[in-house]
Amino acid sequence: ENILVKQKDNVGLITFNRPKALNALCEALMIELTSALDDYEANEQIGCIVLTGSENAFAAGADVKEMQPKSFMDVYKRNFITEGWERLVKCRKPVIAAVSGYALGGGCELVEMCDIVLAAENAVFGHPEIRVGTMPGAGGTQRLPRLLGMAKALDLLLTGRRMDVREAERSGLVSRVVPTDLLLEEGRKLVADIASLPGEVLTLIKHNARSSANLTLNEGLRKERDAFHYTLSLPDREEGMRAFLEKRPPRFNSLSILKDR
Ligand code: DAK
Repeated sequence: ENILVKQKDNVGLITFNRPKALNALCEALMIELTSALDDYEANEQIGCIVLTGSENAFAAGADVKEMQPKSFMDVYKRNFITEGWERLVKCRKPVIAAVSGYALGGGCELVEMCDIVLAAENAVFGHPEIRVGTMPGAGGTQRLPRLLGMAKALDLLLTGRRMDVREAERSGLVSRVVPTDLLLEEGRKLVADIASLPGEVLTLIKHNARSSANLTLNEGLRKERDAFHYTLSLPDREEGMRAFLEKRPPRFNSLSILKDR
């Protein structure tokens, strides 16, 4: 009811679909998002997942109308809106955010959890929670300083001001900026490319890069080297290198899945 899901070849698309509320992230939407991610993760034909919204809003935050009447005990006893919010960071497949319009509060936190952030020129980011008397609850005070540095993160978190796409790109939140009318087309090209690459290796790269935040350099380097050694046992690695030497495009397993369909 609150999201649209669509599989296109080996890409899983999830579109937030509450246009009248600027895709505010109500509890029902987060439950649907969790189940869509579960399905795409379990689906072996899917190599890459895309999260997007509408042209004027990726998501304007958690649903303030839903939260407003709640008391501390209401949210504490039920662990309100917590479980669904953790699902995205557990994805093993690459998750790409394609952001147009507002990505505020919880919407910005979802962006902070994604692996690549493609943003339209009209995208706007920010953490306005302080302006409705609350604070981030899905990682904004933890991930944003790591992504942007403390100076920029606290500037945003303590003022609730909005940041345009150029500032977001300069600050390290956004990977690439594209013209607003080309967002979906550019997004499609990007994810089709990623989803055609060896899925097991994508997961290894993502996992190694993500775990670097919690490891010392030496621990991380050792883990990376073990993972690299492991790739030499993979048929897709053998095919990739053979294809390079034979001067032809590789035929990875992920592509042969497509061919069989
Ligand atoms: N919640 C509910 N409805 C929202 C909404 C939101 N966050 N944002 C917009 N809407 C609704 C508006 O109420 C309005 O509905 P009607 O009045 O037509 O029924 C409709 O969307 C259009 O909005 P506006 O009329 O305000 O549109 P404008 O273009 O004038 O302004 C805006 C757009 C995005 C600047 C403005 O709507 C705005 O400031 N929205 C609120 C942004 C905000 O404060 N977001 C932070 C919410 S707090 C946690 C996980 C996450 C969180 C917390 C805990 N856990 C895991 C524990 C996150 C918290 C938050 O995000």
